[in-house]
Amino acid sequence: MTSLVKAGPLPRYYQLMEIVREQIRTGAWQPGAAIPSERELCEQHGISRMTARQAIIELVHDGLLYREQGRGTFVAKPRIAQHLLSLTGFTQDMQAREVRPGAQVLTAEMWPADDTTADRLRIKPGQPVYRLRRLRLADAEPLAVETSVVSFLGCERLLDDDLAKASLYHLLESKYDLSLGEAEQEVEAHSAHGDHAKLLGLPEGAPVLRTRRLTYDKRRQPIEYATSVYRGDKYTFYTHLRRYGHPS
Ligand code: 16G
Repeated sequence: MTSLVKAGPLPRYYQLMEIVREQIRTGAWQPGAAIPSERELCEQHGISRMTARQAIIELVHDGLLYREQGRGTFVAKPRIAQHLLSLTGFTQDMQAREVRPGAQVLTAEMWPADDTTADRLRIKPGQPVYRLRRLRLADAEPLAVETSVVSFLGCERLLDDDLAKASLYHLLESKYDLSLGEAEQEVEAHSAHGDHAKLLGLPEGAPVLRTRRLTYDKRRQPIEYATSVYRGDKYTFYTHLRRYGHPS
């Protein structure tokens, strides 16, 4: 284990955070395992209780550790990264990470499109579209609240499908013969309130990521407009950037 540099420019709590991150990253400390107590960390690193506590608080805040009243502090499961590189759905993303996907249907109905949704889906306001609200689960833990509005000729047939079990993207492509082509997606920071906080098991005001995704078919016809709220402590959006056409 790396040791603390006493007289470096980095504060000691920060150095301890880096050491803990390293232990987790290398797998020396596994998800669900208890970490040493504050007292043990103080002894191991020759630091004060305050320093150890500050590092732990920050790491809990960052979602790397979690505390259980009276039991101690444990290593959290790694965040789930959504790779913003190709168009994939929730089920596919989870399966790629060997996490069990799940869904609880909150509502599934035909709904008269509001102005924003109609504008995105290029339909008339008030036109009935299929609207699905789901709590998305990863290994049975709530991860996101997703509202998908789907518009295509005959979309009301989706009312007969069980979206607690089936993947929406899979159904659209296999049963309804639509070819998904591309999507535009925005991500914003927000805080959880009311219904969202309750469903996601978060305290009021906890950080969440809100996304809006407009998915098109291969002919660039909009098919789905989805607005989702992801737990800020469980999710990372990852993208790979390449520099093009810059004069050297
Ligand atoms: C993703 C999409 C959502 C889509 C869902 C389909 C974002 C922000 N949203 O969660 O638009 O409805 O996948 O998932 O990524 P499914 O195929 O598992 O039903």
